[in-house]
Amino acid sequence: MLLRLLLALAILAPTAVSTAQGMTIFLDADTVATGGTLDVAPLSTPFGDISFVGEVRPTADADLVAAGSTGNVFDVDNTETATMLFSFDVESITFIYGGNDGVMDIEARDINDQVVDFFFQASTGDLQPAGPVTLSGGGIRKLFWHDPGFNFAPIDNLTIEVPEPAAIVLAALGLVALGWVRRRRAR
Ligand SMILES: [Ca+2]
Ligand SMILES: [Ca+2]
Ligand SMILES: [Ca+2]
Repeated sequence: MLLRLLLALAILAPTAVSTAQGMTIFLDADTVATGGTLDVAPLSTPFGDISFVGEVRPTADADLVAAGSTGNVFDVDNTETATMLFSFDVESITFIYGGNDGVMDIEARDINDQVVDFFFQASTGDLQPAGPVTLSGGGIRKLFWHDPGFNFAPIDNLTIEVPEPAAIVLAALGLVALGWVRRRRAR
């Protein structure tokens, strides 16, 4: 039975890999499923949990809206920092950002809290660029950003890419489950 399962996986694997490429999570803070309550409770995804220490609130920056932001954004809280944590490896995160008078100073960090990639913009005042920006590298587990003295440095419309290995494992687990269901039905 195990042999047959492995054979089935070997046959189906190329299909699973090609369909699994580019697996992403989208967070716009506008619904519960896209992170709208992330500041009060973690969000479960097929890959693991996402948690957020910061503030979910409506935007107050015209540049961010012009870049495509709607509804709520992920902002720094009254400590002037924000931290988004992933319980799984992330390959890249693309987002738009804004602010009124502060800076955009954001880092992607790995499981050891080492900076993998970062973005800095000295002013987020009126008519300043608002992205999109992509931070990428191996094993991103955290987004950390801050805006000293201003308490308003929001990001929105995050496209989070999950690396292929996690996606392949997930697809394989799905196939195992499918095989199990089929065997049960066949009885
Ligand atoms: Ca939004
Ligand atoms: Ca805030
Ligand atoms: Ca602005």
